[in-house]
Amino acid sequence: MNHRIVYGLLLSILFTAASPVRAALPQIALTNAFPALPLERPIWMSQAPDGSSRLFIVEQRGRILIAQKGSDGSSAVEFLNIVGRKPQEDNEEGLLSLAFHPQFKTNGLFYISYNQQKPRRSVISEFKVSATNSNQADLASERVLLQVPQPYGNHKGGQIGFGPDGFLYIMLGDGGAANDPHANGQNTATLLGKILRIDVNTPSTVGKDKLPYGIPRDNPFNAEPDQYGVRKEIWAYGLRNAWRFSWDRETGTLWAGDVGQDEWEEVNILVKGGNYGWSVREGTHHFKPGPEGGRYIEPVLEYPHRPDLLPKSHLPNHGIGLSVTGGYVYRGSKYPELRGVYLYADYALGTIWGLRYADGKVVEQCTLLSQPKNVVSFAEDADGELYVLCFDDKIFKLILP
Ligand SMILES: [Ca+2]
Repeated sequence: MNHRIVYGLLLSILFTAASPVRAALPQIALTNAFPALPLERPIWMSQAPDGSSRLFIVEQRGRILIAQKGSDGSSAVEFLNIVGRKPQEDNEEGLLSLAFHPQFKTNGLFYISYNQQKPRRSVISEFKVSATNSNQADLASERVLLQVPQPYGNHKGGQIGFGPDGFLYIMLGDGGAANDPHANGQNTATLLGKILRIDVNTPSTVGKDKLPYGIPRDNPFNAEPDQYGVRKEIWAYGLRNAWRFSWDRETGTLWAGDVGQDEWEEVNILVKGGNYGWSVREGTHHFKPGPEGGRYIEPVLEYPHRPDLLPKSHLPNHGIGLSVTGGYVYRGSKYPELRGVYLYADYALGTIWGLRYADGKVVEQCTLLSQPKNVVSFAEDADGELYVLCFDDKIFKLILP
């Protein structure tokens, strides 16, 4: 084989390997979902899994409102109010999310994640719906599951959610400040910088501690000897502040957006026992001293804070942003063109992107909408239709124009 043919083959292999990601996704639009409902920093929304068509809207300052799906919001009612407990002292603290027990329809149990002070901490609690009013939480029913000391006011994570396995997943950020000063991300003796997984139905004993929850038998660190102090609640680690995650309701894949520090935002697929690199890595890049090698799971994609970093990304046409907000894989029926697309956004710039992922890589990716509002969260209703929660105090339904 002569050199020219070898060179040509090499070029064709290189060209194939570097073939660009296709940008063939539909553009989207947003329409106000509840034009008659005044809101203040809506931060989370989910639909009760009981056939009642009720959407539960979490306000960061400490309220949960119920609005009927498809209504203009004018008949919304207050379901829970812990404003008096002052959950929000810092910008990233507050009442941060809500999760319904898989058997909510029959047992009325739900869970919230919120912050408290003196000492500063994250609280995960179980509550029950009032026995006499299904639109009212029974505050006296609180059963505290977990309290985690917090060193600083930012990176609280805060989302909780039941997985397809029936266990409760809890995201806690690295504790805050900057540069992960306590090296929590890689430390499996702390719950900070982790996704936890617990069994809310089964109190248990770990070492000398009586726990109001159980450790699922196949949690990745469940077999660690007690004396090492490894926290058996941990399901995945090395996360900075992956405060929005979701399961693809068709495949069970767990997606998350992990907020970066100064340079790189990332989208991850989370797996049991996975180490996502923080704070040795930010995206695919070295960040702080620590062991290197193949121990970290690379993000599905990363995007930078500055245009001059784009050539260093494996998706150089992605565009920039400052703080990723993880979304959902669209599995609704209204817009077949969007089916299977993972949507995510940049909180600060407002850009909403989509991607398709196949055979371990991003095969399509593009901007779905450029708009200026802060995107704090996406939401998914029981039909798989999506919403976008913005800090201009509105919730938008995602539509195709
Ligand atoms: Ca990472």
